[in-house]
Formats: sequence, C-alpha cells, structure tokens
Amino acid sequence: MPRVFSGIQPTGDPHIGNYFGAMRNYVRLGEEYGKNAIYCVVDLHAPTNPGAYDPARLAERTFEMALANMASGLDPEKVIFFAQSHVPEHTELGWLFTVITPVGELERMTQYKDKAGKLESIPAGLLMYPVLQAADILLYKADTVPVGEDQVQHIELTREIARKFNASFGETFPEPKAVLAKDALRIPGVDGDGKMSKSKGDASTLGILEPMDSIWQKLRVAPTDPARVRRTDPGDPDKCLIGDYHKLFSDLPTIELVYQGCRTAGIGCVDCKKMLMQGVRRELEPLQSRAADLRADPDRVRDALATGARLAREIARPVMEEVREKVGFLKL
Ligand code: AQP
Repeated sequence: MPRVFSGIQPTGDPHIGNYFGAMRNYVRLGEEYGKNAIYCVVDLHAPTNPGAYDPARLAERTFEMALANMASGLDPEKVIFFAQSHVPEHTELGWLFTVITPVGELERMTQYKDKAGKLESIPAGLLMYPVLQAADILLYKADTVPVGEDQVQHIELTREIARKFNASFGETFPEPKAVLAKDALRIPGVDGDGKMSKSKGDASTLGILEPMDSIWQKLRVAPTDPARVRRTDPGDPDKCLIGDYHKLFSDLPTIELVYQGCRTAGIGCVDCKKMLMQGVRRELEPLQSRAADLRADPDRVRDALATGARLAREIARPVMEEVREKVGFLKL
C-alpha cells in the first residue's frame, strides 16, 4: 500500500524554506493519502545539532513545530501526526540499521560534512542522523518522502539501507523516493549566505510565525543584486533573493511587473520589497491567525500528537515484530 512519510526537526522556528520546501507538500499529499500520510516532529534528531539543542526548550519547540504544521493546514484528523520520541520503535530500528550501514557512506553525506566541519568534537549521533532517518521512513514501509532538495542524498542512503536489509534478511522494505517541491528546491537565507536554515539562526530565516514588522525589518536590509548600485542601474532579478522570494509569494502579474521593472530600472528595490511584503502578508497572516487560535487551545495540539503516536505505533509494532524475527532475536 503506497505510504508517505516525512519529518521536521524542532531545532528552531519553522521558516519559509521549511514551509515551501516541505510543509506545504505534507498538506497536499495528506489530502491524497489520508491516514497513509505519516508526519512526525523528529525530536530525537534535534540533539544532534549541538548549537541548536537546548534541553530546557526541546519540549516547547516540539509543541511549537507541531502547532506550526497544524496552522499550515496539516489536519491531524486526516493524517497521522506525532512526535518521534513517543514511538520508541524508531530508535530500535535505527540501531539495527547502524549494523548494516558502512561508516564511509555516512562520512560522505554533505549535511554531515557541513555541520561536522564547524565542530571541535563531533557527536556520533550527527554521523548516525541519516540512519535514524532511514528508520523513521522504513518503519512505516513508506515509499514516498516529501522533502527539500538538501535531503535527497539522505533518501538515497535510505534506499541503499533498504536494499541491503532486504538482501541480508529477505524482502521487507520498499525503496522510497523523494518528492520535491519543484518551485522551492533550496530557498536562500535572507542574509544572502546560502540556504535558509533554522540552525544558522534568526538572521538567516523568515519565520512563518514571525511578526510582520520583524519580517519587514529583515527584508528591508536584505541584500539585492550587487551589480545594481544606484536606483537608476538596471538589475538582474534572477541574481536577487527578493526575486526568488517573489516567485514564492507573489501572483504572476506582480512577478512579471517586478522582474521587468528591475531589468529596466523602472522599479526601485524598496518598492520591489514592499510589493513582496503584500504577498507575504497574504500567505502568512491567515496561517498566523490559525496559530493564535491553536495557542489559545493547546490541548488540541497535545491531543492530536497523543492520538497520532497511538496510530503510528499500531503500524510500527508489527513491522518491528517482523524485523526482530528476520534478524534472529529470541522470541519468548
Ligand atoms: N532552505 C530550504 N529550502 C527548501 N527546503 C528546505 N528545508 C529546510 N530548509 C530548506 C526542508 O524542510 C524540511 C524540514 O527540515 P528539517 O527540520 O528536517 O532540517 P533541515 O533540512 O536541516 O532544515 P533546516 O531549517 O536547515 O534545519 P537545521 O538548521 O536544524 O538543520 C526538510 O524536508 C528540508 O529539506
């Protein structure tokens, strides 16, 4: 039976990269797959980000990430939605996968190299992250994984782990494929320094729950095409992150207007940013209003996660029974 799985880390406030790159696809596929769409706040992964992990804030961040997904349109009554640490089968399967995964494969992972390169002491968990991620997906025998482009290499490794497990212990897992949001492959940070990323901190991100005036303050000073020095210089909107953001937030006539205006110096960068802000408001204000409703009634979020964990375990338990038997554990 076709099944979707994806997870999001509670490592900070969800941003427009997470939203356009992944969260909107969760909602779309949820409509299609119903209870065969399984989504999870992957709180067991969060401590592998030493810079972004604070035990005093993990529970709150897990709650906030769940709330943000529900405010974005994820309906926990239609799909299965839970927190990873509430389903202990994830770690059990993850451990078994460490046994069949070569360390060399893990050391090749781009995200590992980026993150490990900034650390003096590298936790083993950072290296093992994609192994646990493979367990997250395969525990539900999911074959479809909506993610941003940065995760494609991890999904390829998941396929390899599935192949290896099947070859060693008999046909058990499907080889899942990544589903990308084609219009939002790798959204740049608002500071102009590479990919927008939670763990890079507030200066990189535009939060989907961030107040509008704070978003505007970041957009106001955001870098634009560096070749456009004066208002009268023509610019290249394809080399400008404001141009990229317009493609996410603005309607087609506005995109055509600002792209043409930029190329002919008919529109200044501040006006271009103000027009972008109209699209930002249109997209995020309703979402933020739903978030405020949920915050006023936090049990809606907690109850949804509790039900989700129960439903997830109903799928996970028999899969683990099958796995335990195949790998040869003593059955009592
Ligand atoms: N900038 C981005 N553009 C498009 N998609 C993105 N995603 C993240 N950043 C962008 C997608 O969001 C989903 C959830 O991400 P995650 O929380 O699992 O971790 P991540 O990919 O590592 O995202 P961050 O924001 O960069 O988090 P940190 O800093 O904690 O590592 C994923 O599907 C991801 O592809």
